[in-house]
Amino acid sequence: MPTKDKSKKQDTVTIHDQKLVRGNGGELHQIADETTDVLTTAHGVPISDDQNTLKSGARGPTLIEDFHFREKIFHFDHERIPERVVHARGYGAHGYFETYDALAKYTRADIFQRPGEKTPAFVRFSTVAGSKGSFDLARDVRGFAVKLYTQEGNWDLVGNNIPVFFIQDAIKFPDVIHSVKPEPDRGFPQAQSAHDNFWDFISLTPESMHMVMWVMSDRAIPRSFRFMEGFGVHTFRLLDADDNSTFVKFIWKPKLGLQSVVWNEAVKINGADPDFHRRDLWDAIQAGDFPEWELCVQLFDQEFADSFDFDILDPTKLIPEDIIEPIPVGRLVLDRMPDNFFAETEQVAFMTQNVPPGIDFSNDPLLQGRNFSYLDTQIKRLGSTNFTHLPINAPKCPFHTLQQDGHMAMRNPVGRVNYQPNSWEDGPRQDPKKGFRSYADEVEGPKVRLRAESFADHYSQARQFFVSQTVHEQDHIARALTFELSKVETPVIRERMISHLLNIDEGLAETVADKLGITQLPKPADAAITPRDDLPASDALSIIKNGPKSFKGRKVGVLLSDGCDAALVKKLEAAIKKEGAMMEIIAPKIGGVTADDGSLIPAKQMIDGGPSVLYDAVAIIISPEGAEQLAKEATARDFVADAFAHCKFIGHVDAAQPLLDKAGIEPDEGIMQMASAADMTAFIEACRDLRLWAREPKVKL
Ligand code: HDD
Repeated sequence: MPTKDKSKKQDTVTIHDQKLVRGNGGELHQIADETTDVLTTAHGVPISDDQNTLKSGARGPTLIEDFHFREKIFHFDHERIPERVVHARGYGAHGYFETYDALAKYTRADIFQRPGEKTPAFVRFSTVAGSKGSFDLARDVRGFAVKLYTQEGNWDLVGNNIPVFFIQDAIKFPDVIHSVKPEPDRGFPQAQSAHDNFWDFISLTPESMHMVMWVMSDRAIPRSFRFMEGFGVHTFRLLDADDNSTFVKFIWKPKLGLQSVVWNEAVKINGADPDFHRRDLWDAIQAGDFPEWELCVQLFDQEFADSFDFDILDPTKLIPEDIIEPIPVGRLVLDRMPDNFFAETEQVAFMTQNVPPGIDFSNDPLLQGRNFSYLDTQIKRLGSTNFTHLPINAPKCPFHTLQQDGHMAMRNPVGRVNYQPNSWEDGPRQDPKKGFRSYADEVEGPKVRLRAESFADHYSQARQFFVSQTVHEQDHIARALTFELSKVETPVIRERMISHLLNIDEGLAETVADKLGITQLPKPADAAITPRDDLPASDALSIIKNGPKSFKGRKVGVLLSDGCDAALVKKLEAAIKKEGAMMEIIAPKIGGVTADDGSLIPAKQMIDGGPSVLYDAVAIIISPEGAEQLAKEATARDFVADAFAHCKFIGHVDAAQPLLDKAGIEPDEGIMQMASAADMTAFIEACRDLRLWAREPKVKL
């Protein structure tokens, strides 16, 4: 007999005769009146039977008169809204932004005025190409959209986990997106760029080369949303109280450091747990392990802009952190999951044009186009100009518009005043001092459709990115390009890509060509500007060089069997906990195992459901009998073999050796003995490196 969850007592208020419930974060949601235990229709009529339609006789036809059935099915039939045309698959969380020092010298933006002040935030992470139900670990850009509910209006910083973009002008957006989405005649492949249309477009679009290097790197297969950076991409402006402008680029830096998976792991994770990223965020927040990012700004003036090697309006270029150091100005903490996925994560509407006073746009042609596009898409998706009435989109500061009516208007004005100017004393007034002002940029020039010549160098920063990577990361880029182009069926497209790679790095072009069986190298692609090879390597561009300093927030998969050493399991648990990491137990049966001291240790996963790709490191604490049994099982052998192939640290008891042997493990310093508490500490300390990259040449990832 189900019991009522008394802990979930709802805090309700009544506004305009409407009952609203307060969510965990204080925001108000509409609800049915839950004071009644009786199931009702949407119009409040109590229902006597929700199991059977109204029929003429028990075996007779259903009667059209059954209004309850009609309403129920009608509503169900309309449950879906259009998914986002891009970034359809996403996952959101609430939190807050905490300002460090006042930035009044640069901006009048209210959010940056008072040190220590907290501003509510909602963040939605996403993949770009796949549909809403696609898998999490596609090779793809990740969206990193942040809505900051400031006291002077919502500020949406709608960024990605990559600091540059495929195209320089927004007019090309439908083309790049069409090319990566499933091909229109066949309707596949889903959530993948490894197909002819994408590489055809890319190989005909040299401006995309820098972005392509990022997308072929491990940045496009992050281990977790929690371990990736976010970038506002474009150059924006900060305006002080006198409207003086400073250019700015925004960067989110994860406190837990950067981490990605490897491609072979990604492919397997997608099968084992297609929700890997959303589950990771959910688990971390539910466990109270709140992820944090620092918001950093790169500030510069017109003089720097004029002297920089590239155009600061070109969204295919970044400003290396060695040239302008990012300054931390606050932190973002995600500490609460939405009460309802649809109401919040699905209905949240981000728009680049949502900026508060003190923040302004630059003339980046991609940003200008985005400012035009995002409003349209909200109307299409949410169906009404009143999408700002939804609690997730409404400002949390005082606001007062003279807009009225429209579909589903929920916030209806009271009183007589709905126009401006007016003679009545009530009603809002414009305020030149407090209100949003644009930077008074001098604009002139003929009306033309032209790409600025200062946007013409498409290869130099692509090369800089490549040479900034460790050898392991360079190898992954070569392998990713090979994999993607191996799925392209038209030889000329592959060759065209090699001709671009020759302008980026000859060695890379030769490796990929060789793996694709292209014996005769094509000529390098024509370049409007000779690619530079003098841009220095920048450590900030590598993931491995920016990994964590601890194993905090990571997860160890611990394989146990009956008869395992209970004391050792406890010691491992203590070492993991001390590091701030998580542990998940995997066993031959979901019921768990009976340890050597007779205690029952429950398991979270059965070996078939908990492959090692789901963990950052693995430990094997099994008995000799357990080892003998598990060595016969393919899933257990894969558990170990995959952890080895993915360069993970493996801690094990002596008794596990038969399983390790059967899995083909060759000893190295990442395969660690576990016999004492000191061994456990040594194991967890080794895990801080996340992977034993020195093993990679042996396993050939
Ligand atoms: Fe966009 C969604 C990020 C270029 C048009 N975009 C969308 C989202 C993110 C980005 C994170 C998902 C927001 C959410 O979670 O709801 N988009 C970017 C970045 C870009 C970019 C970082 C380049 C620097 N986008 C871009 C261009 C256009 C669009 C050039 C059109 C001219 N983007 C859209 C859109 C979407 C969108 C069609 C789909 C759903 C939505 O807006 O709300 O309007």
